[in-house]
Amino acid sequence: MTGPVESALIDGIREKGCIHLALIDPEKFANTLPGIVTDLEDHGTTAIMIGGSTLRSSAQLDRTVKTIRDSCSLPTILFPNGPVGISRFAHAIFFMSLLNSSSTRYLIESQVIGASVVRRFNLEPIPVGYMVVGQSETAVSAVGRAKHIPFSEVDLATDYALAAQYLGMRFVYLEAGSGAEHMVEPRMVSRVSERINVPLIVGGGIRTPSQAERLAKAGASAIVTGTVLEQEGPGRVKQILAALKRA
Ligand code: 1GP
Repeated sequence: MTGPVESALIDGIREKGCIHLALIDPEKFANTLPGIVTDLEDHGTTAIMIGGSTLRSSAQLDRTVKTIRDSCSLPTILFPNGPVGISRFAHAIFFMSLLNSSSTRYLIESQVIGASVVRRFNLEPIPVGYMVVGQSETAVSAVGRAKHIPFSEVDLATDYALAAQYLGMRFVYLEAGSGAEHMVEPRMVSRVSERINVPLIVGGGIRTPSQAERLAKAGASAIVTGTVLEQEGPGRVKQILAALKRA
């Protein structure tokens, strides 16, 4: 069943073509957070994702989610690295399986541990097939023990994405890794988005408006930026949002 946050994402994609999701890593943002999320809302970001591959403190996560909710009215979506990434204060959670992980922990075990917590906290689960692509080693590929899918392996990525859709996952997420040197190649985005009927989220290494525009034109339904927000602030995201509008 589609919940209100998922509906807001789908409506946003229908209306705008490609939406922007801002990723806040609780370990990297501190006192500037209220101003940042207020600006993001003004600029037209659709939702805030909260999480990070190395998150260890659920108390820190709770504080971050509460601060975001006190400062803006955007939907908050958890982007968990495991059961520690679940907070009762968020609206929803990307309930993901890291499809190309070689570890059953990231494929299903963490989800089994987290499922009853999601239910108890009354979080809206949004099923996502998550895959890490690209050549470079990043925190997520190392932590998640991802099997290599180079950007040249477009057919392999497409097969994973189709499998995710056929398993009932309602979004596919192509991840190059936070801070990646190279974002997902538009060629891969274009082929995958052509073949699947569910929205395609793309993230990792997106820093400039022109990169965002190329991904949107290639068929991304949502782009995620985290590092650029940390390093350059919401002003840069405003430019990225303008580029998405152009695309
Ligand atoms: C990481 O896709 C996100 O999970 C965002 O990546 O930090 O490189 O923007 P960046």
